[in-house]
Amino acid sequence: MKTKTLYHILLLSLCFVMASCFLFESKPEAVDGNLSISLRFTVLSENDSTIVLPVADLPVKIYTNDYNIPPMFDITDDSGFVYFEHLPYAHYNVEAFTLIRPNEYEEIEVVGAKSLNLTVDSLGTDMTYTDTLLMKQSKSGLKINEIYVSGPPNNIFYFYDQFYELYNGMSETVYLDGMIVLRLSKTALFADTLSVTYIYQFPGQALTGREYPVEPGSFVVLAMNAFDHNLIGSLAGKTVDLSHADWEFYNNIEAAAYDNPNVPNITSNNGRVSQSSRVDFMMNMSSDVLALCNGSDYDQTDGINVNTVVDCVEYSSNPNHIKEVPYCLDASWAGIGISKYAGESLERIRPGFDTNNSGIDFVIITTPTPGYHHE
Ligand SMILES: [Ca+2]
Ligand SMILES: [Ca+2]
Ligand SMILES: [Ca+2]
Ligand SMILES: [Ca+2]
Repeated sequence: MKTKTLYHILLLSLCFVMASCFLFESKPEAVDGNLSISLRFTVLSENDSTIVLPVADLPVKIYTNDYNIPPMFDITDDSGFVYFEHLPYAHYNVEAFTLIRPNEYEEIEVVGAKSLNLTVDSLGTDMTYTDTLLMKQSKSGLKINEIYVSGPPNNIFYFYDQFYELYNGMSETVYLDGMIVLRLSKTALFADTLSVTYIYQFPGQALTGREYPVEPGSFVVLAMNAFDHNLIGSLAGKTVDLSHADWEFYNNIEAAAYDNPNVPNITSNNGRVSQSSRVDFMMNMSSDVLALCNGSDYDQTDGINVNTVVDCVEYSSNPNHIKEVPYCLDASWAGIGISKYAGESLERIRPGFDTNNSGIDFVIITTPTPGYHHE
């Protein structure tokens, strides 16, 4: 039973600050900018979800890739406010994490994160951007942790080095037996079944099988093709070595499909799941939807039951994208601004961190990280 007490913000955040001191930079006075950002961080009270409480002593990081300025850090005051000034207009990411202790037995990790596109057009003559961020709790489980689909730097239109990474954020082992991996097509936003473009399945018996364990805190790499893509002449040093991937997608009716004998296959047209296309598990480079389902429904002819979804991530480089899958699976989408053929990847801000809102949960990283998490 939970003790009903008010939230106490862990002083652990202070330890985090001290541990991170070497990262701290003073605010860039020399940058030619007159933009200010004023943010307030809050959480919902555990006892009464109509009550919003400020989060004090919270380390907050903001950074931009538009200018060559280091990340900036500050700590919220007693009212949850933090203030950055002398900034240029730019696209900024805001990230803040802490542990909250609702009682002496529990610790909850919460995040407040947001992507801010602060242009003269969006702000007008108002030089201060003001916002309140409600920090959210992560839902633990087996997660789609990284999606690398946008291609390495190259001018031969190469994007066959795609991979997806799973992460087990549970404190117990989970099993991949019989799970299915889907590339989804546009589905009604309140539908209870999902439309499928591709369907691939792990071996083993869904729900009850125990042959393919994933230990707590471990990553699983699912490669489109499990070889070292650096071996392709002009790509040397620009792409990923997937020869040691944990799994590889293989369509039994794809002509001359690559098959690394040392890497087990996630298969399509295997006598259990079937799709008409004779192609590999390729996702669109800039906009698509990836889903991992428990495999209890694998007949895609009438759609896949939305209740069997373990995790689902929608992504699009376009800020004006029209959503493709139900809000209950993903409230927004990841990847706004991701470039093709630049070696960029999409990864959760923390391993397995998931609020079912990919616009918050994911960041664009400059180099893919198969089997590990970005710094
Ligand atoms: Ca393949
Ligand atoms: Ca294989
Ligand atoms: Ca999710
Ligand atoms: Ca990774």
